[in-house]
Amino acid sequence: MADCIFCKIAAGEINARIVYEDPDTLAFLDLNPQAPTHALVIPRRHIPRLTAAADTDAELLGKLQLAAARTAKALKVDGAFRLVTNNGKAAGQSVDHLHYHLLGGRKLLWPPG
Ligand code: DGP
Repeated sequence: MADCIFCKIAAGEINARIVYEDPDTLAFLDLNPQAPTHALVIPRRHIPRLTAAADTDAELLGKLQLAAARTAKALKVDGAFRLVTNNGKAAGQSVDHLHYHLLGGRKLLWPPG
């Protein structure tokens, strides 16, 4: 989608530190890391947020979960990490392209706040 930062990263038009990719998904390091390891896992196709996904996106959402697990492995945090999505502005979503934050490399507190 035009004017979507994450679509531009997926298209290679904006640089990012890519840590995992396959034909349907991509993971790259967050610009503003909240943990020693902080990657964003996205579908290449533009979906604004999880609640905007349709029944026809089920396979892609499954692939996104597997991509997250593979990213955790690639970054050597697969023993302990957190996967979270901010759905909507009040939840902290600032980029309207579905993404999972993958956080690891430190003790993660609960509840997250
Ligand atoms: P959220 O607030 O949940 O929508 O998360 C958006 C994240 O995206 C935030 O942690 C910062 C990150 N981010 C925003 N713009 C860029 C960018 O151009 N490159 C990278 N690598 N990360 C970005």
